[in-house]
Amino acid sequence: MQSVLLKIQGMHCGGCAQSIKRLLEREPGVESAEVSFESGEARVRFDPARLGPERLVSVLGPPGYHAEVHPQP
Ligand SMILES: [Cu+2]
Repeated sequence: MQSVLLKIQGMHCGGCAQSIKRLLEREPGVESAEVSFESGEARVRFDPARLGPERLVSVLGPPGYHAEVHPQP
């Protein structure tokens, strides 16, 4: 399992964070997604054999969110 931090633009309320969580967690290979409206970030745990961070970013595009992978130290 691998973990990635996404910076997300376009959230307007806690409901947006909830729907982003649902969108991410229904992707096969995503174990969990914790999304914070306050910080504009999502922490996603996923199986790198099944999908990559770029897939997570593209899932959020059509509903109107702009996500970027935050470089990990
Ligand atoms: Cu909202």
